[in-house]
Amino acid sequence: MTAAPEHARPQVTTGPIAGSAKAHLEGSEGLRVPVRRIALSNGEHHDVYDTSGPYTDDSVVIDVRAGLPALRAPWIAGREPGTQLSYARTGEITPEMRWIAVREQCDAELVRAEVARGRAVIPANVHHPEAEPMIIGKRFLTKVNANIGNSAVSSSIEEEVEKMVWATRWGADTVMDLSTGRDIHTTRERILRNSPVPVGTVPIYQALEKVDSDPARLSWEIYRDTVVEQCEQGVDYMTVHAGVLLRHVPLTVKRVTGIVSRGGSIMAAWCLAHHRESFLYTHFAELCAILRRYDVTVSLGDGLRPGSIADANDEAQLAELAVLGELTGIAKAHDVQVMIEGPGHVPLDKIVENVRLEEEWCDEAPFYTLGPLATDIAPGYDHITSAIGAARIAEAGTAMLCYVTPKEHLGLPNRDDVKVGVISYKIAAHAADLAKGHPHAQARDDALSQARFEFRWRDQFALSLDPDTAQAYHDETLPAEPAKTAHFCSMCGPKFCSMKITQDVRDYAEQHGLTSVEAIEAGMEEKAGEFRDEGGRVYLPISASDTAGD
Ligand code: IRN
Ligand code: FE2
Repeated sequence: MTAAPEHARPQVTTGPIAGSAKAHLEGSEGLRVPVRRIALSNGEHHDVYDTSGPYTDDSVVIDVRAGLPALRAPWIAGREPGTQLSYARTGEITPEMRWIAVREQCDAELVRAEVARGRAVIPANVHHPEAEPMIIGKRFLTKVNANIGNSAVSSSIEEEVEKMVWATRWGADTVMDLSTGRDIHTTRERILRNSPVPVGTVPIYQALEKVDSDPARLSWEIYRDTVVEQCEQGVDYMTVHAGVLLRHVPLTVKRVTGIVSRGGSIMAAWCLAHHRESFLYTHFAELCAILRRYDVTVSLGDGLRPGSIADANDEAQLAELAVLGELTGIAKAHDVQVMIEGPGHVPLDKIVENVRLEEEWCDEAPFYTLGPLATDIAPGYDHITSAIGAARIAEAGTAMLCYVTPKEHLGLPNRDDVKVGVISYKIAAHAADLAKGHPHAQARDDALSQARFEFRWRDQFALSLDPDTAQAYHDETLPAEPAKTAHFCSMCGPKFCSMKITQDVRDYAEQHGLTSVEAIEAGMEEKAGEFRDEGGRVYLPISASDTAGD
C-alpha cells in the first residue's frame, strides 16, 4: 500500500472512557476478550461490551501506519478455507464463535447453531484479521452500524480514520466506509488496517467512480473487479443492490420520493439505459462464488426502500423484498453469509409488518435496517425520528440498526454528529434488548438505577452511555466536588428530591417500626411541615428561563 505524503500520520482519539478501564475476560483455549470495566465506588464493578479496540487502552501509542495487531491471523492460518457458515454447518465451533460467546455471555453452541441456521452472521473477511469477532442476529445483542466516508466535496483520510475510531469508541459495532470522493482505495485501506470492528462497503459506488459517474457505462466486469479489489483489502460485508429489477422501475414513478437509495438509483439507471436485467441479479451466483473465497458477508441492499412516510410498505418495496428472498437462497447455497437491508421511512404502525415479511420471505436472515424514520417532519433531528422507529423495529426482531445522524438529509456528518448518531442508536438498540428480555441487558440499567438512588453521582456518570455529557450537565449547575456525593441535584434542590425522601421514609419506618404505607404518610407529613416552616421556598429561580420546561 502506498500513501500520499500529505496523509502521513492521522491523529486519532485514544485513552479510556471516563470512569472505566480495559479489562479482559478469559475464554476457553487462551482467548482474552476485552471488556470495558466500570469500577464503582461501592467496591463492585460492572463490565460492558467493548467495541473500541486498543484505542481505549490505558497508555496506548497507536501508530496508524502500522495498523492494529492481526488478532485472527493464527486462527485463519490453522484451518481449511471456508466460511463461518460452512464451518457452522459441519458442526465446527470456530475461535470466532468462542470469542463471540464470551462477548455475548452465551453458549458457543448457540452461536454456531444460529449461524448454521442462517439466522445470524459473523462478518469476518479472512483478509481482515485485525477485527474482533462479532455477531449479527436476533438472538444476540442488537447491533449498531455507523456510516462514515468522504464525498467529492468534503473531508480527508485522516478525518475518516478518526471518525471510525470515534464511532467505535461510543459503541458502533460495525462501520461502513461509503467514500465516493478521491482516494477511495487508500481511505479504505487506512480504515481497515486500524478498525477493531468489521467494515462494510457498497462496491457499486467505487465502480461508478471508475466509469466517471456514468451509470450506463457500468458493467459486470467493472463491478466484479471492484469487488475483488475490496475483498483483497479485507472488507467484511458488502451491500449489493441486486434486488432492483428492470420491471420494478415503473412501480416507483408514482411515489412521492421515487428511488432514494444511491445504489438503487444507479442500478435502475443502468437497467433503463440498456433495457436489460440488472447485472447484479444475473451474475449473483458468480458474485457469491467470489465472496465465499474471502468469507465476505453479502448484505442485500434495499434499493427500493421508501424514502418518505407516504411510500412506506408500497408495491415497489415489497416486490424488491421478495427478490431478496430468492437471492438469500442462492447466497446460502454458496455457503455465503447473508443479511437483508430494510427501510427507510415507515410510520410506527407499519413497522412490524416489515419484520414479519422479511422473516417469512428471506428465511429469517438477519434484518439490517436504516432507522426507520417514524416521521418526515423534523430535519435536523432525524437521529431522533429514526431512533424511535429503530427501537420499534429492533424490538420486533431486527438484528442491526444503521444509524442516522442529525445531518441526515442535510449534509455529511462531522465528528460530533457521528457521536450523537451512535449514542442515539445505542439507546434504541438497548431499549429493544430490554423489551426482548435479553438475559443480560437489564444489569446495566439496574446498576445505574441503584447508583442514582444512592446518590453515587460518579458511578451514575460512569455507567451511562456518554459519561462526558452526563458529568458536564451535572457540572453546569453543581460543579463543586461535594456535589458529586450530595443527596440532591439542581433539578429539584435539596429538599424536593423524591429519592432522598424515599430513603428518609425507609429509615423513618425502620426507626419507628411502621409499615411502609404508614411511614410514607408520616414521613410526607413531616416533610410538608418542614417545607411550610421554611416559607414554602427552598429554591430561588435565578431567572424565568430556569423554570421553563416544568
Ligand atoms: C441499511 C439498511 N438499508 C440501507 N442501509 C445502508 O444504507 C447500507 O448499509 C449502506 O450503508 C447504505 C446504502 O445506501 P444506498 O446506496 O442504498 O442509498
Ligand atoms: Fe431519508
